[in-house]
Amino acid sequence: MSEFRSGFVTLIGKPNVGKSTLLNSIVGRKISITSSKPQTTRHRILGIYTTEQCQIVFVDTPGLHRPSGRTLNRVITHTARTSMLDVDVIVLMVTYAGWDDKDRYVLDSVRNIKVPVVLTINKIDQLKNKEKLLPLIEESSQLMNFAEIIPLSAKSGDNKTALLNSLATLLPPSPMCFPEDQITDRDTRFMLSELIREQAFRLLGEEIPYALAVRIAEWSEGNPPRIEAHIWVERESQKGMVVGKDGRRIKEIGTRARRSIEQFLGKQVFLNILVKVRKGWADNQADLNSLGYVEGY
Ligand SMILES: Nc1nc2c(ncn2[C@@H]2O[C@H](COP(=O)(O)OP(=O)(O)OP(=O)(O)O)[C@@H](O)[C@H]2O)c(=O)[nH]1
Ligand SMILES: [Mg+2]
Repeated sequence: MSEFRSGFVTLIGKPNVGKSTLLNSIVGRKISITSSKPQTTRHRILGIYTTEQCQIVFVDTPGLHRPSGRTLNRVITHTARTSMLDVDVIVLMVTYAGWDDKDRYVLDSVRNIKVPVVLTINKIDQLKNKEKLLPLIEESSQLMNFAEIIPLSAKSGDNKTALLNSLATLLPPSPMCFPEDQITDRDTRFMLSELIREQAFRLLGEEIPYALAVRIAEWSEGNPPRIEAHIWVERESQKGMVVGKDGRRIKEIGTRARRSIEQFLGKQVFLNILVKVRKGWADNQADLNSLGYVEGY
């Protein structure tokens, strides 16, 4: 048998292309939340895929985009950028819709990095005529010397194996970095807050998610475990929108988040969510630290 290979692979791309969906599909479990809103991922999250022949440690990153003035935004962008350092391979993701300015911005940020870059063209399940990919592949190959160009569907899993095989050959011979049964570096408390944020992102309109964070205030191991979570927003008006008419929206967020947490933990839980106005949290370093937004991590 050939030598065992292992290493780190960073997933990058503009917001909303499907990076986290691919990560979850590869490790076979939801470890990184997804939604149709851009900038769903805010942290660097590891997803570890281990077989008899290789261990690929995927680094999911926040969608890379031009930073705006807010501290949260700066921290998130910094996290995405530093996640490209010290890795063995970069997987750059675009969609079948082709290269726009945002994709090109991401491309420019990997140009001077001296590791192989694999291009994935995602969401091909939405493309009826697959021949339309040929001109895009041709155009892409002119933009940069990619190690490989792989059209795939993170959602259906179509061609995922081609990506995994290609990555395995690009990694150096090396022993495992993580135990073979470990799939992420994140702990349960982090996952609980993310699963709540996921439902809030999914159920709220476009404007609120960026002003919203989730903090687990209490988590006691009983039967069932009791979880008290706080959703932070920046203004009273936003609180109103999260709570909804007669509290209907927060109830729906709570019900869906509870189900998703129960699926994750494999047991029933009691979940209580309170919505709190915390002015300026996204610009306050101490608040950001308490939420786990640490630069580069
Ligand atoms: N049809 C289709 N939809 C997909 C596919 N991959 C992802 N999506 C959808 O695209 C949206 C964004 O997916 P995410 O995985 O959250 O995207 P992301 O790149 O991680 O986004 P950020 O974390 O915001 O940077 C979600 O609604 C996914 O369900 C795919 O292969 N096919
Ligand atoms: Mg993501």
